[in-house]
Amino acid sequence: MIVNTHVDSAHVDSAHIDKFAQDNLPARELWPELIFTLPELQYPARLNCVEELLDKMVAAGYGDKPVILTYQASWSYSFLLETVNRIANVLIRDMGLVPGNRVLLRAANHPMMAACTLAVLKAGCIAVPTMPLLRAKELSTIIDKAQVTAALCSYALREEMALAQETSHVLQQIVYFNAQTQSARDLEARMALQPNEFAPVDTSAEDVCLISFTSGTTGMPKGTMHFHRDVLAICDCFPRSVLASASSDIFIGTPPLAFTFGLGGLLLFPMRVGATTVLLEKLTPETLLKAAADFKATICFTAPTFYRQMATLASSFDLSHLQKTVSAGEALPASTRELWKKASGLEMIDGIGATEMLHIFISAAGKEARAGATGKVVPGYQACVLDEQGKLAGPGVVGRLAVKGPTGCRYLADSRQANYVMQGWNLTGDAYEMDSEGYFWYRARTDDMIISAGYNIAGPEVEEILLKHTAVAECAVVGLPDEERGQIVKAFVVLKAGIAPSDPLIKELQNFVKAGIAPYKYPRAIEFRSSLPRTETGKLQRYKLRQPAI
Ligand code: 3UK
Repeated sequence: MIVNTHVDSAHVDSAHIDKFAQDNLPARELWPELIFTLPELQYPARLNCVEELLDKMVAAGYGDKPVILTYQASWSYSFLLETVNRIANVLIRDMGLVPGNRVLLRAANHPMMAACTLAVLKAGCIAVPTMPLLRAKELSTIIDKAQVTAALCSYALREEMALAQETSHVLQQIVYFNAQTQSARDLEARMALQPNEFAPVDTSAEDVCLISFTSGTTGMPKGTMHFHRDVLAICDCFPRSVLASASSDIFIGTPPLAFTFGLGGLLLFPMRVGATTVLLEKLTPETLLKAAADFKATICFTAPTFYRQMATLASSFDLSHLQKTVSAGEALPASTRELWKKASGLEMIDGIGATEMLHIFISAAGKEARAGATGKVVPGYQACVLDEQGKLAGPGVVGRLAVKGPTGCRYLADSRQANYVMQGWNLTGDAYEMDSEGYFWYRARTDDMIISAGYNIAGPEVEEILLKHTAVAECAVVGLPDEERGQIVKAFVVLKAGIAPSDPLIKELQNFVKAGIAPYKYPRAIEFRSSLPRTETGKLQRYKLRQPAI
């Protein structure tokens, strides 16, 4: 039996439950307002989300249907259920965990990563998924913050995991899976000794089941805490109304299961409707297109830059089965929407989501989509734009995006809760404009607005124009400090293959911007780069571009 030394025993009212998460939720008055007006969002007070997503789907007759496909394997709903049950037994009966314990998860997208995540939730423990590229130092921060006592980790990622354990006083057990050699297959060996049945732990709808860390461009990452109910709520909002997915769908895409965009899009959403998901590691634009054709995928989830690159390659692949493509993580430039539509015939479904909100809350599909706009608020959520004083901004006024719905921000022991939640609204940190028809138009991250000689300039607007130039493959626009103007607009440009950087090209790009938007927004500085710095989730790291070159 593991003794959790970090929970004050006075706070534990039952010897068998670890109340760390509950004790570290923000005070109730700091939570956002939660809304459950839709009939499909009426959940019972006791709820284990994996029982709903897996046990009940098997009971409903989906047992023999494939739930997860890879190039090597096809897992049916029944096989996934048995695998999840064995892992849940390992967690409780072999590793001695109790409900409420945090379990770190670490692997690329793979059926075993999916099974481990579901098993942790089914056992009443709390999943703490981590991005595959994280180093020991970053893992240690997460382990300390979430007081993680156990980890399930793919053997391929063992080095940084083991390094993190060396310096940790908290992490007591690591069990590895997916090793190449039989002797190193620790989790699999333990699973073989366990029964394939496991009764879902009776959890409350408001028990924390997931602590997802924000990628955190700078400083300490924030742990966002989500309940069993939240996991179902995201399945019953965007996928139901906007995506309109069905059991016949085959999902595919790139976001890691450790990122809530991937967890929802590539695991929870397909399972909620009895559909199938394709889980593949290390995809490139080319291999994603090939896999979409090979598996006859109908729904694809990835980031805008991936679609942009796929657009130029799409004609060599049979994408006739593809029906819906979802873009999230960053703003979708209108030009990328257009390129993708020309290449695939599909109208992109743009959607803004956030780790704090768990998944997408503004989006639009099909004829509802508008080039340049993210979309309208997803049924189940409310959204508006607030001005500097926190009052409703009228149509056409840029302000702070505010949203509320069945899910919302609850940081793990973090004073930044008060920055994200104000007067019941979640403030995502994005500058948006809403028009009179209720469409939301992304402008910039609020802290990425460039202020030059008194003008407010949104970097993405300048990027949008540059992307229309035939020489430009990718670009990023940031504000650089300038004595005279406060900031100047600087563009970092990746040229298309075969195009050489030159001074005349700089002039041409500057004139091209001046001809397309208000001339004061043109980039006074342009630097050519062979690539742009991005996070593992495909987001541009603007702060890296603002740092002076060394
Ligand atoms: C930005 C977008 C414009 C925006 C996410 C879908 O990206 C996700 O979560 P993160 O916590 O980042 C949140 C921030 O990313 N963003 C995301 N999508 C869009 N900006 N248009 C978009 N379509 O700044 C937001 O505040 O990493 C996305 C589902 C789950 C997620 N966690």
